[in-house]
Amino acid sequence: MASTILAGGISKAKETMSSRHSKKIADLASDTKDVHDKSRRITSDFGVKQTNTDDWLKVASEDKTGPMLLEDPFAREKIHRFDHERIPERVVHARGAGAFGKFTLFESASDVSFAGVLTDTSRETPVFVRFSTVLGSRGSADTVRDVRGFAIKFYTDEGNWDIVGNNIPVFFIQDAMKFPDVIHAGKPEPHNEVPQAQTAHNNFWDFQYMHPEATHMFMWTQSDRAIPRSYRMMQGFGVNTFTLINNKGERHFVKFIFTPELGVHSLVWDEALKLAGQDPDFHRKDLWEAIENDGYPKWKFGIQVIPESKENDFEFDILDATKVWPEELVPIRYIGQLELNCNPDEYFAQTEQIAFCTSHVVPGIGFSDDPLLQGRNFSYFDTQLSRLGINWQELPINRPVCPVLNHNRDGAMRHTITKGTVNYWPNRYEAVPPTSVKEGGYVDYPKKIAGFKARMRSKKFREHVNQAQLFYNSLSPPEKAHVQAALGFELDHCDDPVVYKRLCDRLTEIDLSLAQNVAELVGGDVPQQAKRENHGKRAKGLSQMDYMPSEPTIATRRVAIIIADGYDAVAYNGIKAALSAAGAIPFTIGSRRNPIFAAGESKESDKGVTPDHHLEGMRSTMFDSIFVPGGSHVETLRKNGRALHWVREAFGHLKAIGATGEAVAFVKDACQLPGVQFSNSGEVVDSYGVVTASQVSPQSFKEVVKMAKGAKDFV
Ligand code: HDD
Repeated sequence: MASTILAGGISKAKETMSSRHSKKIADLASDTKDVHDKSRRITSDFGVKQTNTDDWLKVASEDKTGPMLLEDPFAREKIHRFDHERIPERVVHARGAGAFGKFTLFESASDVSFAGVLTDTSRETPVFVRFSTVLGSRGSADTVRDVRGFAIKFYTDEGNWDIVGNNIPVFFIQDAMKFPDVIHAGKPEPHNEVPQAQTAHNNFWDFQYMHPEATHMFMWTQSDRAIPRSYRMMQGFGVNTFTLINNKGERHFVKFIFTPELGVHSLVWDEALKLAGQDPDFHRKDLWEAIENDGYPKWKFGIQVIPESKENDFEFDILDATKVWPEELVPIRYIGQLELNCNPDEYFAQTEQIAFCTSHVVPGIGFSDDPLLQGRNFSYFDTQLSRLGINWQELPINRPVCPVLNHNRDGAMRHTITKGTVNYWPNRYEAVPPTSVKEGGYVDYPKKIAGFKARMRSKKFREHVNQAQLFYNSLSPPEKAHVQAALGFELDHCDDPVVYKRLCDRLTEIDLSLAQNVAELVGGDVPQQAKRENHGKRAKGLSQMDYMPSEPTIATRRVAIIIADGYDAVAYNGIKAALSAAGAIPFTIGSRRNPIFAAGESKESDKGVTPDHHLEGMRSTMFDSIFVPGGSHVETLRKNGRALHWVREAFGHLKAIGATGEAVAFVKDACQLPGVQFSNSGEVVDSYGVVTASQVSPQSFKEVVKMAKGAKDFV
């Protein structure tokens, strides 16, 4: 039986957590209590063992239930605690999921930085990574069209380092002062709090038009990047420009990039829409399940580096977060690996209470004058104050694994007890002095600055279209078609003509045919002339197709095998074994969840196969691929509308489908494939991602697996 998120998730997670070595996990042990420890008994928060937590103390007898007594400290404590369980959700990125893991280096970056985490190839730095959507509330769906957060806390030997990034390398705005505007415009509209977790509304697109600097970013959000198949299959970008300082005191500008080992993959929009209702936790469960099944997600870690002397050598400003550094100009140097290998023990204490700050950097890493980053450095600390209170850095998930001691004191919920008679520096005892640079103290790079105070941005910050064109030009034809369809969907949800007409007009600055097609679709004025010629340039690394794994893989993909009574056991067992051998996760989907019997088996004498799920309990959207073995069960499936819908919908979502024997005709009929030739002579045929074999053979299983590896959904 396939290992599912529901089967034994809790116990396996516990075992994983304690058995895997990590400095951070060891650090958390003293704060971790285990409800499955049979020796434990329920107590009040003040430690008194309780005999009853179900009945409020009252004046009562066998005959009569009288009034409740306010005296009961246990009942009051339970209700008080419940009343105050919620904390404010994150003002953005409220919906998320996270995991523990490790960061390792295979090449030292000592030529550009002296940071231990970037130079010591023998280190394993513990990390916690939190993925998120941006606009939705904590209870919103995972698969909405949105940017995904990709925030990493590195618990380094020199203190915590946070990269608070996204899965898209650029941002909507250049100056942090605009952040409340872009978020207000994207979040539900103020008068009726509609729509939830969507950008398909007037205010979002009004903002996009009013801010030409958002043009590049909105093209990314209309691409497949904004509907990832999984958190495990998307890139992560630090977005802002940081700096690195080396032992010689030289400074370089840097961007941080994470590229997934499994490749960059997306859902199709119709799937994403359906999943939002059918399985709102799709990404959260996917991450959990992959880790539980030991399919640890991994990313290559790369840096793009520009020496300080070359800061002004580019046509764009390298401190402008609405621009990428094209790889042709600044190659990515991959030097490390990020791996997630351990699910958290408790969502609230860990994933919810983790708090990131872009201002958390370690010696050897610094900031740049990127005006978005500088504002972020203020905002994150500030927001943690309202979410968690002033002592948020003492929470187990947030505290560093290296020593922390200073003269900061007090504040609500202080945990640390600091012994001694002084709490200031300098003091007569020289207690807790600052650290020298030699001892590893943080060095502020001595940069000379001269300028005028002014509320303005420099000239290069005013060009907004070149890279929007570059991005669009670099996409493959299907990706371009998806951008067009996405704009068509989003603008169709805007009912103010000013909004959708103006936006169509803006598109003429990117690509005339895109503008024409979208305008036609959404009711805009179809433009006849481009407002700006498309420069026709392309760059590598912008299309998802550039991130195909060197060997196609089906690893960790969910494959549904559909059966009813009378299925062909040879085909069923054969494909299951072939899929497992290739690292995929096969799920048996039966006409019911009680045992299903193969051809020749009977209820009386055989055990049958107990499916993981039944056809009504799941939907094809929750799987990457489906397979239908032959056998007389096909007659039952033919009469089952849901079974037909499974196959037809999977085909519509361009998924790999396999069938053998009698199921070949069933799949063909279900897909209603015009003009597609299916073989009846035993050989394997692949058409439109459908592989069928009229007879079962080892070759047919191999072909199904091969086809699934190469199918659209896997590219
Ligand atoms: Fe932000 C959260 C990413 C610009 C203010 N942001 C937050 C998270 C991510 C990002 C991934 C969730 C972290 C978590 O999982 O807890 N934000 C970005 C990126 C940006 C960006 C990649 C552009 C480069 N953000 C940005 C600006 C501001 C903020 C310009 C404010 C001036 N962001 C916040 C915040 C949040 C936040 C309000 C909400 C919750 C939190 O910080 O901890 O402070």
